[in-house]
Amino acid sequence: MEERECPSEVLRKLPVYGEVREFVLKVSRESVALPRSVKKRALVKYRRRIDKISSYLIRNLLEPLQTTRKLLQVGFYNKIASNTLPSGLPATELVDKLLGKLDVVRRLSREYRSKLSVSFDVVESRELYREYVGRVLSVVRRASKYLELLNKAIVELRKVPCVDLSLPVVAVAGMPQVGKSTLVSAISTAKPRSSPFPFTTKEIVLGHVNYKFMEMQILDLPGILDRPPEDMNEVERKAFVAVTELSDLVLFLVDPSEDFYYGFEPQLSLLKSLKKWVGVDVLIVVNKVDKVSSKRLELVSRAIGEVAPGVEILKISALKRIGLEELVDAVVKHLKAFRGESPQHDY
Ligand SMILES: Nc1nc2c(ncn2[C@@H]2O[C@H](COP(=O)(O)OP(=O)(O)OP(=O)(O)O)[C@@H](O)[C@H]2O)c(=O)[nH]1
Ligand SMILES: [Mg+2]
Repeated sequence: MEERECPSEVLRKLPVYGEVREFVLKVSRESVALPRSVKKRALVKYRRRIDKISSYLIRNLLEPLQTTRKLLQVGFYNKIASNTLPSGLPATELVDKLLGKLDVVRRLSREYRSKLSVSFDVVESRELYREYVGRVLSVVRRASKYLELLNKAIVELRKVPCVDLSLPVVAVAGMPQVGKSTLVSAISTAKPRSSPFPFTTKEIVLGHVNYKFMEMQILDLPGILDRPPEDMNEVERKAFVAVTELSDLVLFLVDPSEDFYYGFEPQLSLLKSLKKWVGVDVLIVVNKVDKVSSKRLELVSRAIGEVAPGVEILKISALKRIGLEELVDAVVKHLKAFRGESPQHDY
């Protein structure tokens, strides 16, 4: 498995029954030009058609399924894909099911090729070809329901950014509207849209940060509400999967404003849940310090301290670019500590 995987580059939607049928009918209608010298013309003609159909199915179904299977070895991609499927069905299992069902096509192609070579006449050759087409189409038709499910997952996977698995990943999480996109836009190469409306971010966005010889990836995520993962909607679940499967460090952004739409207590409750969900360090970042009094800031910090005792709390304004250098410094230190490198003797 390569270190950098781009679902949008390696995955494409798979043809379903209707498209396969259309291709097969087209091949069946097309005339096959053969030199005059060719003997057993019917046999050669039908064998060519079988080869054409067989290589179409291998190239467009079986090989892409193998590529998908390989990509799904990355737990993050498997979870993102599984999120789109009826509950309980892991995407890897769906692909295995399809590979099992569709691999029969290879055997059928071999079988009918050899049957054709010992056929007696034009009528028998044509019958064998028709039988082959019927059986192949029936295999694809029976797999169609699963192909459609997988296509839905592929559409979602193609929206996921290319992640370099050899570089650290920092996820920016929090409730909607706390300023995640504004922060990612201020410190990384990504420029996600921010707006005063909740759930502005619906997809995972990846940016790069190069700071003091440390190269890292930073993820802007959709907002998460404080509820169990099974009650989350598909958009929130993308954020949940990114923090639990992909992150080496999570920045939990808090909005301390008194007029914050979702309030302050739910943010504390989400922080508690997040600390249970993830196995990596969580840095707490109080954003929008430009908006609140120092008294309010103190109150908020104290309340956070009670939920996460001893954890460093960073205070920033993503919008006014206050405290951003200190924040990135803290992130670098945490990542180095996480990788077992000494934070002192380098940059
Ligand atoms: N005063 C102030 N406003 C901020 C700050 N950071 C973000 N905002 C504003 O807060 C609102 C939400 O910002 P976003 O960056 O879109 O928030 P988000 O967390 O990405 O929101 P979702 O994508 O909906 O989850 C926008 O109107 C921003 O301008 C800040 O440091 N200070
Ligand atoms: Mg956003």
